[in-house]
Order: sequence, then structure tokens, then C-alpha cells
Amino acid sequence: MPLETPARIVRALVGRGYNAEREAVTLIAGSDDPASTLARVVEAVPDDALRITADHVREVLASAPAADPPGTESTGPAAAQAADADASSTAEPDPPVSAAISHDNADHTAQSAPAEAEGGPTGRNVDPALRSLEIANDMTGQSTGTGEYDDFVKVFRDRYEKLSKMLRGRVNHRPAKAISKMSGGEDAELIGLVDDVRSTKSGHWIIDLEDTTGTFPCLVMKDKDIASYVDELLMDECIAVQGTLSGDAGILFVDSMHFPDVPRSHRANTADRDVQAALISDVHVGSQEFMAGAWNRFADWLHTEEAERIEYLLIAGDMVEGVGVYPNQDEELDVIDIYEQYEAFSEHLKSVPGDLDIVMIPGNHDAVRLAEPQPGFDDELRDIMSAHDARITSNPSMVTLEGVNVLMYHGVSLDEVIAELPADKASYDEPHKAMYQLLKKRHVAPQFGGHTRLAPEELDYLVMEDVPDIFHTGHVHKLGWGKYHNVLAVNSGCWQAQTDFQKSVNIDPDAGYAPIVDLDTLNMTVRKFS
Ligand code: D5M
Ligand code: FE
Ligand code: ZN
Repeated sequence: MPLETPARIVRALVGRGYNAEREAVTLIAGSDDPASTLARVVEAVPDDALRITADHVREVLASAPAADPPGTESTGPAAAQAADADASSTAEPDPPVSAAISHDNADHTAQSAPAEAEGGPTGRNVDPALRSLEIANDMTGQSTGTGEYDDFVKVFRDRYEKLSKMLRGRVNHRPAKAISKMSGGEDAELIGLVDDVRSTKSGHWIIDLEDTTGTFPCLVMKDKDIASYVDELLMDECIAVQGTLSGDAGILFVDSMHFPDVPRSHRANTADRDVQAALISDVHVGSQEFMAGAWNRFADWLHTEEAERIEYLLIAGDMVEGVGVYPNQDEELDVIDIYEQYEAFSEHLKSVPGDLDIVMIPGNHDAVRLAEPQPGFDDELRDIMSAHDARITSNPSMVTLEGVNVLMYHGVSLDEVIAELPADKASYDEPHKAMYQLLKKRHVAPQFGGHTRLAPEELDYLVMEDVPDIFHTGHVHKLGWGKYHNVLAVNSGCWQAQTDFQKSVNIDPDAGYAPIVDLDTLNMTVRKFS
């Protein structure tokens, strides 16, 4: 593997236990023979140096090329490959403290019994040519919203267009305006966004559905089977109804209700080789409750042979604890300055193997706008978090790993789904069930004006236009996973022990777990490091 790119130089240095200034990496990359420069720099830096600086590199470049250090060849791609392979095997972490929890695809939460597992030092010897990582739907830099009324009209139109398309094959819908001109007793079918849900005196339900032409009231009788769907409805989601108009044609009596949903026939894509991804979130560096020990054990374990098939690391938001996110949060901060929090996060990120491909999206604790979709971090923060050339994209984003589509979304709307739906359909103990609801609605955060802040943009980036193979969220700090119509839903827990607030509301977080997915089978394993 030639050392021509900064990413590879960073990997080689990290593998030898060094962090490096960005400028130092640029200087090495720009030298006549990066492999030899790297070897000489490593030889020349003082034994106690942890960070290679630009000055270290300049000194080496200014001096005449020294004799090759023992065991290192200095010319050509083959030599660089040797240097790199050597780099990846030099890390000798402590024995891993990890436990495999489970390995099948029924619904799961963190209660499953742990089983011990062992691993030795890494033999990761990856071929980057086998990897592929693509990101779609990144809205970073695409924000058009001004917060004006017009933007709301546009985003709702786009939402309606995208979601109604998914329902049009199932109902023969007519616009609300046309239905309002029909005669009593006629059959009618309508697709609309839920504008209001209220109960009548006798316990039936009236759902106002809105499309681009108007709003029409639809009545669901309490004794019909479909009445149980009313419990699942969130404002502004898109549904279709079929029924019969009342005698005065003023209301539609609903017989059936349809959600955009994931087709039951959905077949998940899988990778062509035995490769894995670790899906984590909610690191919360900078919080007093950040579990550095568990993180270090995870990072060390990633260097072991047992983890060598893990080639991708996805982090679904809340990299740091942030500042001023919740009232009185400052009392529990370990690092008060937001930039220092990202510096500290970056140091922790450097301890994972440099040859992982990493993707990160922001969450509600991160220093980007709170309203969703959240753009990826700005340049200053990207610079701070440049370790291992991690890719940064918006929340949400679709990330395709060797053909497997992973929808990454931080998960703030899960709080809302859990608050509004009955416990058997969504709860903190079974966060994946709340995710099933989002899949059924084909939207990561349907409800405007509630707990989840949404930014109106020209397009609704929060619609799940394509069915993901894996849906990865975090935020609620609970671990849970399961399959919904062949889509693997994973909520990934956190790396933050229980906060005072969580204690006060009885949230018992699942902290220090790493869900690992086999990309060729979509089977899940969970490792415990806490
Ligand atoms: O939130 C982690 C979980 O805890 C998520 O379900 C929200 C909830 N939470 C945490 N702190 C608060 C406060 N102060 N108010 C309301 N809800 C809260 P995260 O945002 O990822 O830390
Ligand atoms: Fe969080
Ligand atoms: Zn969060």
C-alpha cells in the first residue's frame, strides 16, 4: 500500500503510536519519498513524543537522508507497503475486556446474558481496494431554508409528493377538494398528511387529512380493527385511507388505512465478503460521565485479531457533551469549552485503528444547528476531528458500505415516538420498536412543532426515499435491535454513564456496548466494554 495519501500516512503513524499535526502529515505526503521520510521522522522524534509536529518533519527534511533505520526499507511502493503492514501490527493493546452478548436477529435489548470472548493482538491486514463507502443525501452546504412561511409550504409539498408516491399504487386516490364535491354514500380514497386527530364524544376518531388541495375529515369507528392504528399516528405523517362518504358527504367513514411502509418483500443487500461494521453513538466526551475506561477497552479491542473483520466504524451523533444543551448541564461537565471537547473527542478517536473507515453525523449535543436535518460539522470542527480522515456527513444520511445501505440518524424523534405511542409499540426498553414506526412512516421525524426541531428546507431530507438495509440511530442511550420487514434496526446505546437528569426520570442507559454487524449476513453481535 503506497504511502502517497495523507490518510495512509496518518494510519501508519497511528499504528506506531503517534498522533500527528495536520501540517506534519502534509509535509510527509509532499516529500520526494513519503515512506522514507516517515521512517526517518519516526526514528528522529524523541522517545517521549506522542505527537509528530511539522517542526519534527522539517528537521528531518532539512537533514541529509540518513541510513535506513533497521528493518525499514526506504524506496518504492513495496517498501511503503512493508512499513504500513508493520505499522498495523505494532499496536499491542492490553487484553480485551469484552463480552459477546448475542448473535441472531430476533428483537433484542441489552438484557441478554453476556458470554466471555477472547482476542489476541491484531492481524488486520486490509485491502482498501475491497472496500467501498458512498454517502448519499448529505445536505451539508445545501441548506436553503430561511424559516419563512414559504419554506414550510415547500417542505410539505416535497414530503407529500415523495410519500404519496409510495401509496399511490395501493389506493386510487382523489384530491381532497374533489372529494368535497362528491355525493353522499360514494366510495372515496384519499392520501394526506395528518393535520389533526381528535376523539368524538362517543369515542370514535376524526383524522383530518391534508393534501395540496385542501383538508378532509375522516372518521375511524372505535370498534373497527383499524382503530388501533390511530394510536400510532403522529402529526404530519402521510397515510392513505379508503372508505365511504357520509350521507351529507361531509366526512369519510374509513374502512382501511395504509402507511407508506417498507414492502414486506424487501430483500436486504449484503456485502460480498466477510466484513463487519461497528455501529456506535453518543460518546459524550466532555461529560463527567463519559466512560473513558470503557472507550479505551473498545479502542484496544478494535486492534485485536478478534476485531480484524471490522473495517467500518459508524458514529451516529453526540460526539461530545456540548455546552448549554440542557438546563444545569454545566454542573456535570468535565471539559467546559466546546472546542476543547472536540479536541478531547479527537484524541479518543485516534485510539481506534487508523485503518478503519469512519463515518460520523452530528446529534443534538453537537455544535451544529439543532434543527433537523443537521448539516455536517463546519470546517473548524472538521479540522479538529480530522483524525483517521473520518467522513462527516449530515444527520440523517444514507451511507452505503459495500452495497449495504445504512441510514444513519441521530434519533431525537425517538423521544417523541416513545412519548406519544403506547408502550407496546415504542418504549425506552425497546428502542428498535420506535424505529420500526419510523420505517413504517418512511420518515425519520414526521412531527413539526413538537419536541423534535425541524428546519423547513426546499426538500424534505427526512423522508426515507430509499428503503435502508440497516437503520442506525442512537440518542435514547438504550441498546436494542431487531428486524422490521428485513430491515435491521439498531439503536446503539452510549458511552456515558447515567446523568443526574436520567436518574431523576429513571432512564437507565446502556453504556459501553458496541453493536457489530456482519455486512454479508446482517447478523448482529454486541460487545460489552463497561
Ligand atoms: O439524551 C439522552 C436521552 O435522555 C434522550 O432520551 C433524551 C433524554 N434526556 C437527557 N437529558 C434530558 C433533559 N435534560 N431533558 C429532557 N430529556 C433529556 P441525549 O440528548 O442524547 O443526552
Ligand atoms: Fe446522547
Ligand atoms: Zn442525543
